[in-house]
Amino acid sequence: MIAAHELDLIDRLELLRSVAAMSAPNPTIMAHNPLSKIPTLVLDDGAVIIDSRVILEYFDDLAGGGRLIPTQRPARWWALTNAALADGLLDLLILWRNEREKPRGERSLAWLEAFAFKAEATLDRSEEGAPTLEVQPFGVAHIGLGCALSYLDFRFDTLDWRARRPALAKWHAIFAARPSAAATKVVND
Ligand SMILES: N[C@@H](CCC(=O)N[C@@H](CS)C(=O)NCC(=O)O)C(=O)O
Repeated sequence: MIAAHELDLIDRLELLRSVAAMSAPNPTIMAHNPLSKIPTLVLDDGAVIIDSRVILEYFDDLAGGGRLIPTQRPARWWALTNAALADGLLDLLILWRNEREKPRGERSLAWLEAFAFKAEATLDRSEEGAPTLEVQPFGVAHIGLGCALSYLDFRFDTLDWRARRPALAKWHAIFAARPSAAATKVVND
């Protein structure tokens, strides 16, 4: 959604409110994406594009290419690797939340500890990389990281990820103020 705003494609999208939960496959989503995951993009001709990063690449292509995913090395590989790191963090946070929501006896303490350990390490790495974020042109890596940090605020507000990470906190405030991020901010339902 942030990419669609950044590339001025938002008016071409029709949004369908869909509930996606790992333990409750949604037949409406599954008609298009058997993994029952959002986001799922259905084109006018019925073709389906899945996964945030693939959808972002499709939008980037529609908008002429090279707008959110650099075409030249080394910027391209910096962007794709950092996008993968950010998406990995978000995937981990979703798994962590699913584990945390299980009844007490079913939760794996080892998994919960590993999720926390890896999330903290990824955030520390992102703090170290914050100066680079500011010099690289805004794109797929920034969107991924911004979304992962905003998700932390949404679902892990007690984690206090900003403590000890002033550069990342400052960068996220700038990200959150972008019109594309402000227009798509998730709010508690
Ligand atoms: N890497 C995927 C992750 C998508 C994803 O895990 N979406 C969650 C959002 S809550 C979902 O649909 N989960 C439902 C499920 O796994 O059944 C992407 O970025 O599109």
